[in-house]
Amino acid sequence: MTDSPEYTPPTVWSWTKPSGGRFANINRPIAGPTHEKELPVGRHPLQLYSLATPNGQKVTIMLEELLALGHAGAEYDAWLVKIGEGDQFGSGFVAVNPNSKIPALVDRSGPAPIRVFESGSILLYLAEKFGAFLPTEVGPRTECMSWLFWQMGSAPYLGGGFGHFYAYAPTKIEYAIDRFAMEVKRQLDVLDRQLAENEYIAGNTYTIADMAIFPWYGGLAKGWLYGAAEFLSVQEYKNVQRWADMLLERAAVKRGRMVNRISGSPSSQLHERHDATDFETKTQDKITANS
Ligand SMILES: N[C@@H](CCC(=O)N[C@@H](CS)C(=O)NCC(=O)O)C(=O)O
Repeated sequence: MTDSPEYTPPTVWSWTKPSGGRFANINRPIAGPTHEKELPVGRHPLQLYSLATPNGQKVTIMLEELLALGHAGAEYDAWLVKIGEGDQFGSGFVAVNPNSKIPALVDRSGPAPIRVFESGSILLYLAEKFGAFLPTEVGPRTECMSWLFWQMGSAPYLGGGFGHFYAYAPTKIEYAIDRFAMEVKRQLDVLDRQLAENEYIAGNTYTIADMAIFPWYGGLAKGWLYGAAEFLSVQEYKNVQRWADMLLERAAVKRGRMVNRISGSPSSQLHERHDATDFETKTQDKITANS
């Protein structure tokens, strides 16, 4: 291992300089809004404020799957939140998610709006509201929840740990990259062994556990994250590959991955979604002034 320059932490940490690396402009050690800005509200019962990161995609895939099943009550407006520009610190967004992170949802179908934040909580809320993609029997339901919570606990090691130090940190630190590459490969192996015995993550049915895990670990397997496919030898995880390819065949997954996307090929981007026909007729002039 190569030596890094020595750093002796002071007795009390203080915010004296930006942390460096990509996203340094939005990182800060305090919560709460930085500016006043109301959120737009569209015509559908569900209002989603998001971006097509892996955490954002979980929810748009779920909404598109619900609509594909025929749940008209899952119609939604998906508004773009540009986290690189600090939209998540606007007062309206913070009122919906005090943690200032996408995705955030407001359900306006009842007498009073209900806010939902944290992607796992949103998936569970929608699964319970529509009675879909979450088994009802206690055993399969618990297995699904275990994998949903596994994802919520594991992905920060992939994103905040591996992805950050491999792709975004201002310097390459061998110790940090080794530590998180090891953990991410272990996580891929956990999934690979589970998928060797099961068609889907939580057994033989497609659930919110698949929708939560796919954008992160399916994305990693397909080479979409951090330019790290070769480094992590993702092709070796054959069962993860099989499962990711199977999910990618689903029309709702394809649609869900497009919503609130602002990078990649223009044909893969639907900056905002306000109607099912937006997928067919999407053009720049359909994007509202809020985007
Ligand atoms: N545990 C949260 C994580 C959400 C999250 O980290 N969102 C990121 C984008 S993937 C974000 O909004 N970052 C903005 C920021 O950190 O200021 C969830 O699953 O909803």
